Amino acid sequence: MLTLITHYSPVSLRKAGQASLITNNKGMALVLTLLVLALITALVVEFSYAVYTNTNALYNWKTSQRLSFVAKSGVQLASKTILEEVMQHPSYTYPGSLNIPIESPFEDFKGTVLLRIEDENSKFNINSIVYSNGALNDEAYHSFVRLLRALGIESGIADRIVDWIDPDKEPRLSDSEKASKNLYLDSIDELLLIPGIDNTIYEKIATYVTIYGDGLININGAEIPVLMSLSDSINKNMAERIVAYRKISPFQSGAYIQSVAGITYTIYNDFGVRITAKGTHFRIISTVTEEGIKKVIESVLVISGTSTTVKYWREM
Ligand SMILES: [Ca+2]
Repeated sequence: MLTLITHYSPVSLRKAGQASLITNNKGMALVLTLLVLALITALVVEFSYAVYTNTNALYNWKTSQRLSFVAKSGVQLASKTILEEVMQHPSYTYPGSLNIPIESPFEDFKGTVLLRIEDENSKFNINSIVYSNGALNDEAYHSFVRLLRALGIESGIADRIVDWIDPDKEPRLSDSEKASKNLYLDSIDELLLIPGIDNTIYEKIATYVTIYGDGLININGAEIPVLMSLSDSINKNMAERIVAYRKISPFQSGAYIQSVAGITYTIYNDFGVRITAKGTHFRIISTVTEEGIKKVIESVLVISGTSTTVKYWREM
C-alpha cells in the first residue's frame, strides 16, 4: 500500500505533470510555428498579388497615357485636315461627316486609330427653337416638328423641349413645365433629362441635332430628315435628289440648291434664309485602341478664317 502511495507521491505527480507540460509546450510550439508559417505564406502571396496588381495597373496606366497622346495627335490631324479643306474652297464645306481610319501612325504602335469628323452645322440646332429673349422661334419650331415627323416621333416632344428651354413657366402641354430648366441646353445628352424623352426617342434624334452653330443648316452635309425639316415642300424623294446632286457637285452657296430638279425659286424662297453651304463648327471624335485598352477624345472646334478654337473637350 505504502509503495503504491509513494508511487503516487506529490513529487512523482509533479514530475509527471512537468513531463506532460513539456510535451504540451512542444505541441504549442509546433502549432505556433505552423501558424507563423501559414501567416508568412499568406503575406507572401498577398504581397506578390499586390505587386502583380500594382505592376498591372501601372502598365495599364502607362498604356492609357500613351493612347491619350495618340488620341490627341488624332484630334490635331483632324483639325489640320478640316483647315486644309476650308482653305481649298473657302465658300463651302463638304461632306457632313467623314470617317478616317489611320493605319500604323507610329512605330511600336500596334493599335488602331479612327478619326470621325462631323459638321455640326449639318445638324438642327435644337436651342434655336427659342430666341435669346425667351420668345418662340416659330420657323425653327416648325422645322423641328418636321424633323420629328420625318423621324417618326410625335410632335409633342418639340413642345416639351420648348418648355424645358424657355424662361416662362406656362406649360404648352399639361406637364411640360415640370422641373423644367428654363435655360438653353448645354449638351445633347441633356435631352434625356426632359420628361417624355426616353432612350428610344433620344437615339432617334441625337445624330441629327446639335447645340452648336448659328442655326443655319449646311445643305452640303445635312442628312435626309434634316433636309426634310427645311420646308413642307421637301419630301423624302426631293431630299434624296439633293444628296445625290451634292455628291457630284457640292453646293457653292445656299442658292445653288435651285439647281436640283424640282426646287423652284418659290420653294427655295421658303427656306433660303435658313441654309448655308459652309460649316463652322466641327465635332472630332478620335478613338484609339491598343491591347484591349480604348481611349476616346471628343472635341468641338470652331473655324474662323484660318484659326481654330476649341469649344468642347472630353476624354473618355
Ligand atoms: Ca419653361
